[in-house]
Amino acid sequence: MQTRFNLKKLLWPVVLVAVVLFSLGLGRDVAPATAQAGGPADGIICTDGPTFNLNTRTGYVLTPDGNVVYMWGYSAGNDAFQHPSPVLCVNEGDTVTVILHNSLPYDVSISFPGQENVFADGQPVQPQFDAGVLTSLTNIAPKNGGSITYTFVASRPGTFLYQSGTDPAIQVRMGLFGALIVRPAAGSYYVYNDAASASTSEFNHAVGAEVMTLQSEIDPYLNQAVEQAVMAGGGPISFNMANYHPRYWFVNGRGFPDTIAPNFASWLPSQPYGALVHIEPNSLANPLPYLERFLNVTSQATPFHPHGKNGLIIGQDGNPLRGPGGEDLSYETFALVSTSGQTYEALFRWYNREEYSTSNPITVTDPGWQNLQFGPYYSGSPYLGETGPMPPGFSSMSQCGEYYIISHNHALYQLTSWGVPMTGPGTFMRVDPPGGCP
Ligand SMILES: [Cu+2]
Repeated sequence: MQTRFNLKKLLWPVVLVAVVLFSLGLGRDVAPATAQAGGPADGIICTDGPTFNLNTRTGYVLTPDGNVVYMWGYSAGNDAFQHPSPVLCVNEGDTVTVILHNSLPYDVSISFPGQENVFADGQPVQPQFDAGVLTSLTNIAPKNGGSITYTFVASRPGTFLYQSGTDPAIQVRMGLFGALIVRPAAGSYYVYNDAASASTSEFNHAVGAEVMTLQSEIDPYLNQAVEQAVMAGGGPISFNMANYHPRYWFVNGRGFPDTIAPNFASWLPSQPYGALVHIEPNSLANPLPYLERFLNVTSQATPFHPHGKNGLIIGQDGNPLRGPGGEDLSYETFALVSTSGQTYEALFRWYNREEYSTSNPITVTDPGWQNLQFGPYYSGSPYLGETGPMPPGFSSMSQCGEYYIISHNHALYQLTSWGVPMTGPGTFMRVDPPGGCP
């Protein structure tokens, strides 16, 4: 294994050059994945429906340890490869049409877990069999240029996955997945048709108050085997799934610290979605919670936990947490354990309860600089919205005394990138002072 890893290290600069050439537009005739660039720096970037033309693409993603991994994806229209596949946003009641064009040398498909009465080319979707052997959970777009059109009515609001229904153990892990958001008839700042699900997203969208936490994983040996099979024109993939062993875990297709970079960060040309939560304290002027949509396409349970605050879980798998009589079944949790295929919505509030400041100081004795460690996001002041001097030799990335609070997958062996600790599925919640940074 060590030998292969070193070989990879020798090869990756070559692959990186290829990626750079591709990002310059050489060798491809499709638009860069940044076609949607210009949207907000934080928060969910929607590709709006209800009609989507999705094309299979192949490409590479960058990992925090400097590796480059081959992947597949669905891209909208002429967009280049992106990972994860686009966030499809529709409204409750829409007739959603997804036209899938498949240029891969393997049959692929899209399944829509949580959606009912899905049609493929006008007929109800059916699992596919070859001589009695299940080959796909749903109708396929045939390899090497085939197409298929899926339609369904988005009958209920919520957060859903869409993903390949064909050989999903390989194809979903290769990147054929994305989020589908169905916004309720009651209004786009609700999660469900329920006033208790109101979030600040509609009023405060510019600061990323509606965010996605889509967790995924990669075993690069699987991806390497698939790349070799594709380069050979298709055919058997020489990978023993009994040896499947993820080395990378991602949030929104990136590993920390790339997760806190803005949407469409230029150095991540095929990984457009950031995962920074960017909010302001709850107050009379900012009364609604912010919304986090959790999705899990890993193969295991992941306990994702934001430090310093509980989330109020209001929905799961597209179901509002209400009893048959309308009872409120929402619950607070600190670490949200989700397993493969699940989605949740959580509402969060962050209170500046004591409003400590230079004029209302915390009544503790300052331990002194020589006994402190300074992180790059410390502003020089412990108080929200204030800055102060940093010791000689330390610089600060703080803009105006905002706070940065970590959120991460607490399965700590997964908070790694092929063994590099404190990378992977982690991000920050950034709390600006009321009114934002000037
Ligand atoms: Cu923690």
